[in-house]
Amino acid sequence: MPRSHQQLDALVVGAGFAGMYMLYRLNRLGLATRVIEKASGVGGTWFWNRYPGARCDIESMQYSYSFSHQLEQEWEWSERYASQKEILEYANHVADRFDLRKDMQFDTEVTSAHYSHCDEDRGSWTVSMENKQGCTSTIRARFLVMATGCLSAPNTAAFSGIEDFAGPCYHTGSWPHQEIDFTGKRVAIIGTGSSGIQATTAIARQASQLFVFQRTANYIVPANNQPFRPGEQQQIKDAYGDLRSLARKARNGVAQEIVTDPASAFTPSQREQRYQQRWDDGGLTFIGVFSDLLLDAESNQTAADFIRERIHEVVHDPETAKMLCPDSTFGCKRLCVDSDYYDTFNRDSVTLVNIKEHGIEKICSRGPVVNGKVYDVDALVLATGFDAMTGTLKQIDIRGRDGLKLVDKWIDGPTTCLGLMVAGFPNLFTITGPGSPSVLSNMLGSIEFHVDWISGCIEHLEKREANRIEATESAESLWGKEVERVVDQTVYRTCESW
Ligand code: FAD
Ligand code: N01
Repeated sequence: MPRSHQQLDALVVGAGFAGMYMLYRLNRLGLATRVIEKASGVGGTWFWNRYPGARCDIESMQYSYSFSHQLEQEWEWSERYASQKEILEYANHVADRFDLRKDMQFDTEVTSAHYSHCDEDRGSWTVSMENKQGCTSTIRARFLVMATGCLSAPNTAAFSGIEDFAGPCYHTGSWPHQEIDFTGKRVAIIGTGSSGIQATTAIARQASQLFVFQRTANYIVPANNQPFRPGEQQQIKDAYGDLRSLARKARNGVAQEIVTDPASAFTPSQREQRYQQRWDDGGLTFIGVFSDLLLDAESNQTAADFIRERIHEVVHDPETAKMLCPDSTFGCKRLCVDSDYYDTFNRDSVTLVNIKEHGIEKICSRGPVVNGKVYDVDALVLATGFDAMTGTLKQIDIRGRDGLKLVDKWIDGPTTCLGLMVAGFPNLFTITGPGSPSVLSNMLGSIEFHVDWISGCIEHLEKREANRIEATESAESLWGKEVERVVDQTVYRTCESW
């Protein structure tokens, strides 16, 4: 196989929203940069997750870049929560508008990244990759930025016998590019996280029979999605700066009134009224209705009770309603946001199958088997999520100083400096890495924040003609005020001198 070697200032892995913005910033610093992406296009999450019903759960006016005022003003969203197709169009528009593709290499997977500091104490990363044709190549770069995504390694849950299934099997996180028509088909969907609930609602409109296999019930709040009314979007754009700064102040990066009162400060009927108002507004601001929902078990219970009551109100069959009621702590997992999920179970063609006790025993040629019962279906949909946060990074053979392997460093779980850097891995940055708010936040805001920090850090090094930066071990256990110091960038000074 032919091999080529190139020397760059920076290499970015991944062309999702993180990789695209990172490239934009590094280009502006004048650094020779290349983005390597295994998909055949930009968009990351929105390139891969093409399942029916896929859309964002943060309002599009906020789930969008804020770094360019012109971009904010010129792009028109058609709905409050855009569909996957529209978000992918937006990602493509950004790539074209800022001329990013010239520095991108698609259909190429990074397989390893090894650090060495041999020449004049200038550390560099040797990154190996393989393209679709099986050709391997190597690039050397001073800085390596992993924009590989927290949710980009699908969990294809190893169900025994799955290879025997006679029909097609799809995973939501690697959905085919052509439209799949489920009209008149009997379908099984396994998994009831955000992907599963969105796909369930959409597939139920087509399938003649849909079996939804649920292991854990989730808290789901309504989106209240709708097309923008004439003039409504412009009104938001006219005060875009205020909206963005409100979002930056909120705990989850979503603009909302910041409530400082705990649930206990209100009478039950006042609480009910406030919950109802946010429920009717729709979306993730529901979690911020009181200040202590994630801090006080009793307050948390009031939110959980409110949602369980709504489920019983909507779902006609009391047994199904009971199964759909979550019994976990409200808000520990990211809330799901959707339209009509609970109502979907009022269709005669939709059946909820509780697999909490017995699990999926196996998949046979006819379909899933649970507790000895075969569910006969024509198609299988795995909405079983991802090897989240660390999965994609661990798939790459990453070795830092003195050959330290990332998988060994993280053998007892990931440790990082705020999800941005890892001790022992100089000049390596992770965007929304483990330990940062990432998937519990509006991720576009979190991505922009990390990218700005990383490019600020690299700029700082360049100005001082310093070659290397590495998080110290102690920087991996920062807390409280220390975090603010890192954000203030004083950590650059600490790390520069090792
Ligand atoms: P990704 O978009 O995951 O991009 C990473 C890229 O890296 C991918 O294109 C991947 O192919 C590439 N890559 C990985 N490994 C390699 C390798 N070894 N070599 C080459 N390329 C590689 N977040 C929200 O805040 N709001 C939402 O509404 C929302 N909706 C979501 C809906 C779905 C269905 C999913 C799965 C996630 C959603 N998220 C949402 C989270 C979403 O992942 C982030 O918002 C965001 O898109 C992540 O961008 P990213 O660039 O960091 O990562
Ligand atoms: O994945 P998940 P997801 N047998 O991990 C079940 C974002 N997102 O793709 O909970 C049976 O949440 C598993 O059951 P359990 C968002 O950040 C956003 O849905 O482990 N079941 C669960 O029900 C989200 O958090 C949007 O008991 C098995 C499901 O599969 C993240 O992506 C849309 C199983 C997986 O749920 C991931 O969401 C989509 C097994 N062996 C995604 N293995 C929006 O913005 C797993 N499961 C709207």
